[in-house]
Amino acid sequence: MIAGEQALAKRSCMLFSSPDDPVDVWVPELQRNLPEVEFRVAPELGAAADIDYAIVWKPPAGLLASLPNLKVIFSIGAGIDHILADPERPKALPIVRMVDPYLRDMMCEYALLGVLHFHRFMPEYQADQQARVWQRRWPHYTPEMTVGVLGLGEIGAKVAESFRQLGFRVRGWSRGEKRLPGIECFHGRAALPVMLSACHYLVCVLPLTGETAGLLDAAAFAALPRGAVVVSIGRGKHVVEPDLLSALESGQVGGAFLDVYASEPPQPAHPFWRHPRVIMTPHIAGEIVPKSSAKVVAANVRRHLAGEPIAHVVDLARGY
Ligand code: NDP
Ligand code: OXD
Repeated sequence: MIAGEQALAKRSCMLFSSPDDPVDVWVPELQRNLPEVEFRVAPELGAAADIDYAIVWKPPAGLLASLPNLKVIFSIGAGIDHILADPERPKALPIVRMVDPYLRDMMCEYALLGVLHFHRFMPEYQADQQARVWQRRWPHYTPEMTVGVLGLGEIGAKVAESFRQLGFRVRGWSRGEKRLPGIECFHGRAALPVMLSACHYLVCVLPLTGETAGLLDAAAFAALPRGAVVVSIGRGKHVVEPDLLSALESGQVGGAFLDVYASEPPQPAHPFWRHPRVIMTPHIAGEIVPKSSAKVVAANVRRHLAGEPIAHVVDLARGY
């Protein structure tokens, strides 16, 4: 029986599981885009053998392994580290990461917000406002300021281009060699210190892998020009947080705009909460909005039902 005939024989079934995403928004949106598919919401699995697809964020350990006929795992996230964290995950199944133009655009907005906050002296002007001080600061000259973007994938390439369009000099860094118009591209670990050496602003939009964990450590901060600003929107574990704090204390790093943390939420005693040069947000740089993302998932499910290759399957050997 070919895949299309199979779909006619049995109504396909998708399981939704997320502790953080609104099921009352997600499931109706998925249903609207995939009326031919039945939806279930964990932990109410019904007959587990019915379930063909799972769409998940931080699935509980063992959930995916309990679905004997699962065919594809969809991530409610561009990153898939939240799925790999489950040691019982069925290792042979394809994992599809979220590649969504709306998510990408939100990430660009956030990266611009983070850099511009410091570029336009907002911390200083906020302090002045508190002190009722009227004081102009001489502006940075944007064409002489360099933004570095770590990760030049679906999101990073667009982030880099957004800064280029604003008139910044832009450097980018990726694993393999890349050519992007108007962006000075670097690749590979050996090139990282050279790349960092000119970056007044550094935006990290890498996936979390064995190679990228802990990448932003004391050595990386030391390689930046003094007073550089760090915008961290990939994953918290890219940053060695005690090293960032030391670099902020010494002034080597002039400010940090952070969306992701080694542990989320950070402990109440974490020094980031009260640091005057740190802006924190709760992992919201790019949201997965069902109005847009359900369409992306639906297109991929239809490809699978038609026996066509699904898009954005993670290369598990590479880790992203
Ligand atoms: P992609 O897989 O499209 O791109 C990843 C990029 O990182 C590629 O350019 C890749 O290089 C590069 N890269 C991977 N490993 C290395 C390495 N060892 N050295 C140098 N470069 C490396 O991912 P996306 O752009 O879609 O997403 C990136 C990440 O952003 C996600 O994994 C997620 O963690 C995070 N994210 C965070 C959100 C938030 O709200 N804070 C929201 C959305 C995403 P190459 O091009 O050579 O393959
Ligand atoms: C993602 C995220 O990976 O939300 O998309 O962090």
